[in-house]
Amino acid sequence: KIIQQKKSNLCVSLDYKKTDKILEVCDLVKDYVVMVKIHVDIIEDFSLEFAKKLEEMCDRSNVLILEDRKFADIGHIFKKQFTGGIHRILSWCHLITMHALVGPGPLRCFQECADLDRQGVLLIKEMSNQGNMLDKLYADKCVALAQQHPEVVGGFIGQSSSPDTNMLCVMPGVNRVVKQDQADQRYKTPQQAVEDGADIIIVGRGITASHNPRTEAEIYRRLAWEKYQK
Ligand code: S5P
Repeated sequence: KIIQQKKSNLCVSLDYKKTDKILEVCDLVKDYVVMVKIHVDIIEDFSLEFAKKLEEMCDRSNVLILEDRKFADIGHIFKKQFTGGIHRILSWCHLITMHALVGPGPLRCFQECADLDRQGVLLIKEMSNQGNMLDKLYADKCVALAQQHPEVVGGFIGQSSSPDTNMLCVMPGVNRVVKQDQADQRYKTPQQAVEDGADIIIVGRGITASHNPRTEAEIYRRLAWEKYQK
């Protein structure tokens, strides 16, 4: 619904260390995105007041918040990581990422404690970085797991189209200029990502490291949206 309303299938990854910067850039890009993604565990000055401000800004602009924690532990610990600690992710996120390798346990725990009318999980089906171990067999098992939990799983983090049309393919590793970073990241262009099956593209440094994140977000939005329309 939000994709259609905003004519956007862009998610910006706000991988900053400081909360002020996250709020500042979120404010700049909010009209062009359907979702912002954060890594709460890289933030140095996290507070629940920050989470509240982010939530309010996103609510006003119809933007979902994805916490990219990539949970991968037993259900008992997942529940503590998701609901507790200093971050209390449950209290402010719309979506979280989770590795499929742990099986159904954490998904059941999510179902017990989350508000399923507004919160869900993206399972990590494939990864963008070089040398990762998520092969075709793993991806197939991930899809099967998702299909057993449709009330919780809204889609995948992946590099290829979702085999299930009820599930979104959310694709990171997108940059319109470079093909890789200094470490193991691999990029495709926004157009290629949509061609490969992305319903939503995730762009981090392509936008956050640019001189003008607002202008850059609008460019990524247009490139991905035009291709998605086709
Ligand atoms: O396979 C993946 C999965 C994810 S969620 N590859 C990724 O790069 N990501 C995340 O997307 C990663 O954690 C980072 O936050 C973002 C990519 O950032 P960029 O600056 O390389 O665009």
